[in-house]
Amino acid sequence: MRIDIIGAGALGLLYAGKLAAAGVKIRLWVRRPESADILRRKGITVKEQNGESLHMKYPGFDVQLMKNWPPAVQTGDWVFLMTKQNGVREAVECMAKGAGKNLHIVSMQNGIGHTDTIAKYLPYASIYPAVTTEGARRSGEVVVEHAGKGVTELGGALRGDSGSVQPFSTAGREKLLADKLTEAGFETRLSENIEKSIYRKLLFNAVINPLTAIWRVPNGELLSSPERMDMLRQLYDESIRIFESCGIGWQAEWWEELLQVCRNTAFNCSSMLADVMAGRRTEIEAINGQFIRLAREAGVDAPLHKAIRDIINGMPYIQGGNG
Ligand code: KPL
Repeated sequence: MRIDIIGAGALGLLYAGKLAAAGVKIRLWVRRPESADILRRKGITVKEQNGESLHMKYPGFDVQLMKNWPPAVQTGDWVFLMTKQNGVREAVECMAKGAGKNLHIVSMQNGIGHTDTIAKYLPYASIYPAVTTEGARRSGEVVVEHAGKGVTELGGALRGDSGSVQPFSTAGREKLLADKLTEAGFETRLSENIEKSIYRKLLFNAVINPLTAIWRVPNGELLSSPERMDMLRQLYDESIRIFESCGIGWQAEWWEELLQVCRNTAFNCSSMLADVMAGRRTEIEAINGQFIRLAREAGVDAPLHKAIRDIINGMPYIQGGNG
């Protein structure tokens, strides 16, 4: 199996390193020549929680610059789009320059809105929304810590060639991918209801990420005082009211599950806190910004999401930074 992975952030490196070690032909696509250089010189190191580590040397995997898309040799059986939300448009604009017809794109972004962007630029590609709870943290340019084993859910294919994003049949090729991912150490399930998982993750990200970024605390600290818990709950309740106004299904267990995510990842920095600390643009628009959009469409208010979005957007970031 050949997989093109776009984006060498924490998740991109984790998947590239472990899949290459499992014998998958990996081609990693990056934006910056310096990133390509260092990956060729140093390879990828994945550190597991049990102290084991894996080192994948170049050319055990290939590295290419995104501006050189499409690949000279055939495109992979799969394309994993692993950029942050903010990098999706640039990546798909680049991909739209090459033939987009036979692309099978797995997209793993936080938040919502990216499948519409992909479909807009690549209407004939098959898009597989995926949700992962794998924890990954970069501790060096090419070193990634597998900070928590999770589960990846892979949805059925969508296509945008009918004018809106619609389900599309791809004759079961997803099963082969799920098996390969599981073999490489990523427990993967095919999901009949990926939308629900996407909204659940959107909710968790909308509550946990901005609050950790504002208070500059790891996830577990959100549970450390009644005042913080109260804020968490208010933001959660506002989000649920918005889901209800839009007819988006939710489950009563989600509150307990959200608290459990904070406990399971107690010592981790959320991705938004990591972005703020590194001066990168955050994913606030794709997360809390989407709640504000949903609320507007349903004719209800979203005062907490709005206040939180304004605070995060007021934090300085480096224009054109590495994200
Ligand atoms: O997905 C996350 C992130 O940091 O982006 C979790 C771990 C759920 C925290 O919101």
